[in-house]
Amino acid sequence: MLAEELAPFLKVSVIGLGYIGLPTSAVLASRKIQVLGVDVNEHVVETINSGKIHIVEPELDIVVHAVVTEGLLRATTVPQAADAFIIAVPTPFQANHHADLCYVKEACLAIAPILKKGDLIILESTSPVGTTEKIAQWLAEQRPDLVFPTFKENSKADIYMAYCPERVLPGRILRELVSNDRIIGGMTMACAHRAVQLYKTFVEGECIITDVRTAELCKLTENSFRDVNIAFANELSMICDRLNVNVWELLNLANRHPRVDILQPGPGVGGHCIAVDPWFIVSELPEEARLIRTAREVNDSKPGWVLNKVKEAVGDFINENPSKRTNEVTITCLGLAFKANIVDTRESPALKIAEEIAQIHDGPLFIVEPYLTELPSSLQSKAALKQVDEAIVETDVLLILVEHTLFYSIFSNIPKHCKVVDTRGVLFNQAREYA
Ligand code: SAJ
Repeated sequence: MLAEELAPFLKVSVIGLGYIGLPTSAVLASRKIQVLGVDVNEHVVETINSGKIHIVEPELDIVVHAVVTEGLLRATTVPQAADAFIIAVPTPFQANHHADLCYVKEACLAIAPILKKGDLIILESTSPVGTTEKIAQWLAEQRPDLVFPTFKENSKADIYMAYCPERVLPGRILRELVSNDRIIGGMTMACAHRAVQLYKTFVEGECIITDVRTAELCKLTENSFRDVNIAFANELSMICDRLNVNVWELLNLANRHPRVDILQPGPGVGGHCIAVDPWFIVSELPEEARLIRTAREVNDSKPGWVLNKVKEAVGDFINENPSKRTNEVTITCLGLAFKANIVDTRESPALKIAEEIAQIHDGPLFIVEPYLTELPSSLQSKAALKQVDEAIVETDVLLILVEHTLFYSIFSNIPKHCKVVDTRGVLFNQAREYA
């Protein structure tokens, strides 16, 4: 092994201080490594330098405050020289579902002038297969004086490059950053070993070496697997509805089989990963990725199906209460977050459904979201944010969109006249628990 491969990392720069970049910076800094966080957003930089955070993630505020106070983490808008650069910028998709790599390219162009022999560059952003190789090309064009590694050619390069996907679950990021196994996709073996050295400073899970393309596809595979499994559950929920079978009971029974493990249906798939990443396979290989595409379509169709169930529930309520008109029917949506027990509403099917109801329903609309103190602007003039106890006694149609633990205690108070659309099986699971 070469001398620089053993050299300790004295200074690491993390480009992109979002949901992955900031926790990674904080954890690295907590291991007494000097970390320079880089973000194009000045507000983000100022917030972090004042020891605060701009995202919601349990315990992150405490760690960031500690490492900023100790002088181990500093944020800036302008990259500076470092021993390693971790790129953790967003990779959204475009209208045609192809990945938009503009932020990755911007990050590369920003660090290109300050790279020096022996530096390590790691891409963590979820990306289509071949992206790390693209980065090597972009950088080689900017820095003809340096030799960049080439996929699987183990010839000596000046810069080490690897793809190391993040796999942490929002709400448990700090814990999972340390405890999860880490896939280390090296452009070459030397690159992989150098990247392992960096992750070993804070990862307690195993660091498993592979090549760069396998690592890129591994990340997409993990999230596509989950998407396909949820699509299967969502499709079953629609089949069961037609057959008058309780899907939650069905899944409980099917999952008793030792080799069956079906995920849970819901109002659709939200968040910024599972609903996005499978497209990075589909858009590149549309002929081969037929199952992955169909899963995406099934999950994307679920909010529309739920909306129809709400319309049916309003119709049923009017049939049973003929003196009422639709503008006298109160609908309550329980939850806006993209999943249980978090504040995050990004790409949330619950929010999307609530917005659609607000567009088409001319009666009162209540929203219960204990993690919010005010409604998103799209709902502000059209709905009222309520406490759960208050909403539940006044509502005619109750739509359960998120299974926040806080909701579980209230279901025995649902009035008899109320029509319930339960997209998460909360009532079934609660009944089982207390049976
Ligand atoms: N969902 C269901 N039914 C289920 C499980 C989830 O409808 O049985 C829905 C959720 O309600 C939510 C969506 O799927 O709307 C996504 O939630 P999630 O918990 O499945 O995943 P994320 O997006 O919070 O995090 C995923 C994780 N990936 C995997 O578990 C394979 C995480 O480990 C990744 O790091 C993250 O994506 C990412 O950043 O890619």
